[in-house]
Amino acid sequence: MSDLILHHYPTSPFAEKIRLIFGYKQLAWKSVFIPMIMPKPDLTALTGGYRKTPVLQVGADIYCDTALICDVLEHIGPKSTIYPDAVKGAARIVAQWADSALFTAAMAYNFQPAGVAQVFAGAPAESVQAFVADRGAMRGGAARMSSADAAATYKSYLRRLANMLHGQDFLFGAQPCVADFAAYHPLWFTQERTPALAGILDATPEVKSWMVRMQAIGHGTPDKFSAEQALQVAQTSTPASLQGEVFQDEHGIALGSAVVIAADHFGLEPTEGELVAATRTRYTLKRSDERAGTVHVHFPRVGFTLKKASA
Ligand SMILES: N[C@@H](CCC(=O)N[C@@H](CS)C(=O)NCC(=O)O)C(=O)O
Repeated sequence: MSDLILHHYPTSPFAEKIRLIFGYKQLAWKSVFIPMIMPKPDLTALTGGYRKTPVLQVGADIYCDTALICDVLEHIGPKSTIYPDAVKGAARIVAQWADSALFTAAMAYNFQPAGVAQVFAGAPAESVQAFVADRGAMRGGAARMSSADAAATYKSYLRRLANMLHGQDFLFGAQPCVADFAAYHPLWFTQERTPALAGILDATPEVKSWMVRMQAIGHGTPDKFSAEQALQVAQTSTPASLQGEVFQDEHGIALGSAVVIAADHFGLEPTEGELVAATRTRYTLKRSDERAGTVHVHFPRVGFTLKKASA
């Protein structure tokens, strides 16, 4: 199998979710750092427009969104499962809640003025303004939750996590599963990036002890890699065969059609290409790029919209 290449940056919470799964599954991977804000020309040469962090590349296959990346890593490293049979429906549902509701409340809390001061300590004012403008545009101009609302919501959510951890080491039992990795990453940001605000965790000691266990999982074996090397890998690889993929049509859009896929909220940058697969769980677009060659870009169905490209 080709190397696992993660396009990410160190302070990205969603990237921390995936880095820890590399650790849990004891995987070796290549680490490509991408910019925190647009433009991201080396990344979008691979994805065709999608700009969120992280993105997983395996040869000429590009996987967008951590929910899909989790599925891909489970397939590659099935031994330490992140979807234990007895709890896999509930674990996925809690993971989705954590990646949306918990993440939104925690990040609104983390980005109150005391947190911003820590995150951007020493950075020039223009970088701060550029970051604020970039994320504001991703939210379509909508305001973040107020820090008071965020604090109240975050505290409630932390208590719910503490309830789940009562009498067990991880959210669904003795081993971590996808829900643990998803719930951990926004809290990790509070603890690591905005320690001035991390006192919010003190009211839930079960959560704090669980965070120590999560952190101990580590990041597997990363190896530095450049964006140029990653583009070269894509250019010289052939996308994995799609033979045997069962087509499930929900949109009246045939395989072979020119389509556009975009996230259904926050960061709507579209990717356009030829629809070459649409399974129960994911879409695959084929596209060609001068620098990346022919690639297959994969998206989960949940959280994304599929439309015919306008002629
Ligand atoms: N649903 C996405 C969310 C990813 C996400 O929102 N990542 C943040 C960083 S942690 C992001 O993309 N921020 C803007 C950016 O990095 O350009 C996933 O699960 O991968």
